Amino acid sequence: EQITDNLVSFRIEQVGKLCPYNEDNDTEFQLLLSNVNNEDKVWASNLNISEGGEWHPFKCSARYSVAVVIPYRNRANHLKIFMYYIHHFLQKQNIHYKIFVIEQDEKRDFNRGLLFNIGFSEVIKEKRFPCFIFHDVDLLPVNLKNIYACSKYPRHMAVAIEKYGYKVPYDRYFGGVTSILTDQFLLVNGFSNKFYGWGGEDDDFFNRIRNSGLQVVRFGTRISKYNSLFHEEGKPSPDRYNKLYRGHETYHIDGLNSLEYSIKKKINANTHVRIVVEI
Ligand code: BGN
Repeated sequence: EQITDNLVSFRIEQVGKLCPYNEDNDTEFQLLLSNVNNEDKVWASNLNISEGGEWHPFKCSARYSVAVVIPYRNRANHLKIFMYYIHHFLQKQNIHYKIFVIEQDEKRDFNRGLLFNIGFSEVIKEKRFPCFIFHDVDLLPVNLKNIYACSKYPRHMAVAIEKYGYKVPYDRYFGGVTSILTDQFLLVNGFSNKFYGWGGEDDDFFNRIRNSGLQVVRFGTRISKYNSLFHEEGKPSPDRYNKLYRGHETYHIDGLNSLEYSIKKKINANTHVRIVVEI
């Protein structure tokens, strides 16, 4: 696989030498998690992360710039492990990145797609990132060659997940972690806002991408490998089938252009921006 051919690079302002491609870095990333409970203020400042969870390489100019958006509720321990792990991982890739955690209040069932839409809208208000990665908090990338950047087409990144036996659960699976260019996300009108509870929103996202005339791509399973943090699965939502089947009729009017939410808090934490929303 010649991965770099397919990636879209974004040099915003180039100062000095471009960072090298990590083509030879086809290794399983090893990180001791013994320091995960240290104060994040301390390890984040050792890693030179700016307030709000942003970082760029200092010795070279990043080829890629990406916003990572994480939907979240009530998983403090996972979030702690994820942050510690992902900052170390991404810095090895020499990319420019910033991490946004979108936290849903307790009123309704969890709505992963809606939280991604909110994250996207809040991020582009702040800065026009060219590329987005939509990321579950319980997934840890294993291979450094799994570059956190956008391909020409939306990419399904979490292909081989530990909890599914490191195999893709079904061919059209598009869950876990995906990357997409900002303009493509606008084109497909984001995710559906209607999938409350577990299941279907990722399949609907796949459908809107295909219905908009875009391909989806994957890297191989060895590269697209993820370990997973354990939790009980959510209760599948009974009306997810109906919503999924109607998706092709409604995706133009259900998504980024029909978003409704209010922000309760927006905090620059040491390792990410934390946005608490009411929906
Ligand atoms: C599928 C779910 C996905 C989920 C995967 C993997 C649905 C829609 C009805 C067919 N899809 O079955 O949302 O990511 O399992 O667990 O439930």
